[in-house]
Parts: sequence; structure tokens; C-alpha cells
Amino acid sequence: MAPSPAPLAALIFDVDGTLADTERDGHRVAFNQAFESAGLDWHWSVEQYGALLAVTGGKERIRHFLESFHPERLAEPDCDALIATLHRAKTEAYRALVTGGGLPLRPGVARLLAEARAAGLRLAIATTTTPDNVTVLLEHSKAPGASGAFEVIGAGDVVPAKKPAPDIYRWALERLGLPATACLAIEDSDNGLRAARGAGLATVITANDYTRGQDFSGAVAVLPDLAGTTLADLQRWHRDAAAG
Ligand code: XBP
Ligand code: MG
Repeated sequence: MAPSPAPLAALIFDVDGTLADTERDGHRVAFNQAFESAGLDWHWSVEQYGALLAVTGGKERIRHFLESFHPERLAEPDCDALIATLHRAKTEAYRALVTGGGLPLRPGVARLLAEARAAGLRLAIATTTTPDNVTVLLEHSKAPGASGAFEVIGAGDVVPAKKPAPDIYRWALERLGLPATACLAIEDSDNGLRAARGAGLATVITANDYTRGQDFSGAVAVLPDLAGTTLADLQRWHRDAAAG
């Protein structure tokens, strides 16, 4: 008789595009403000940014943009310093945007966080963005309890390789002290799905305007958002995945 699968013990959430729709009107606008403040005539349109999102990590995304559109800048001795300076300015601009207007959590997220905590599930984050960006987003999300909800926050440069590498999910699992089989990941993108699956996690996708239509093969569910999703749904998907 096969042992019954481990019950769902923790949810591991991605941030950008999953907890909140932060990319188009948050990160993208902050990048453009940083470029303008530096006197650069670079401007990432909604469409161009969607293509640039193929590369995770803001510093890595700027470098990818230079490789594609301004390769001559890469040869300059101060290129690394320029990228670092631009990303610091972008992060400050993002903080100002979020604290100024706040980016709301996506539909259903606040409710599910509360349901999960009431049921005794543990909550973690595995994201490519910086820890500060996570803190400021949660603090200004207008969702009661969101700020202190996450026991483990795996973010940004704490790991050498960003999504789609599995590093950040493995980092979160290690600090939770849980096996992947006891957890469920919630993501928005193909890069995030590959990262979570690479760490052995069953994964639910909540697509958005930038990620709809990507290859979500291997996800246990692909949803438009979490508005109609209950904790019981997440527990069922986790059970079904464990049963194989
Ligand atoms: C999304 C990312 C991040 C953000 C920008 O992270 O790839 O790089 O686009 O934030 P995730 P930074 O979906 O894993 O939450 O500029 O701080 O990287
Ligand atoms: Mg994401």
C-alpha cells in the first residue's frame, strides 16, 4: 500500500506578476525614470518591456538590453558600474512608485493568504526581485496582515542564479526545512514555472497580460487569477500532483 502523500504544509509565492501586477506600471516605469534621470534616451515601451521580461533580474535585464541595442556600451570600462547605478536608481524609483500609490495584490491573493494562515499553512516567497521591493510592496498593498505573512522571503541576489534556475526555490525550501513534496508553488511565468519545477515543486500558474500564452507545460493548474480559487483547490491540486 503506497504511503499517503505528505499533506500540503506550505505555499511558496512568486512576487512580480503573481502577488501583484508590478511589471507594466511599476518596474517598467521605474526603469524608464532611472534612464531619464541618468540623461539616457532609453525608453522601454509596454511591448518592448514584455520582450525584455524574458530575462529575469533587473540588472541582468539592463545588460540584456545593452547587448541587444547598445553593444558598444558593453565594451566601455564603466559598464558594470553604469548598470549597478541605474539599477539602484530604478529600485529607488520603484519604492517611490509603490509607496506613493501602492500596487494592489492580485484578485484572491489576500484572501488565500488569510485562509492559508488560518489553516496553519506556512507561507514563503521565492522571487527574482530585491528584498526591499518585496517589503515595500507588502507594506503598501493595503492587504491586512500581508506584510508579516511570510515566514521565509527568498529574493534577488541571495542565490547565484536567477529564475529559470531553481536556486531561489531551493533556498526557500531549505529555510522552511520542508521537502518540495510538502509545498506548492504559485507563479505567473514560464521562467518561474521552470524554476519551481526544477526544485521539484508542484506549481500553479496565475497568468497575466505579459505571460498569457507562454508554455506552462507541467503546471498542475493554469488560471487567469486566484479570484475563484480556494485553499481546498490548492490542497486538491497538491494531492493530485503527489499521487502522480
Ligand atoms: C520578476 C523579475 C524582477 C522584476 C524587476 O521577479 O524578473 O527582475 O522584473 O525587479 P519574480 P528587479 O517574477 O521572480 O518576482 O529590478 O528588482 O530585479
Ligand atoms: Mg513573476
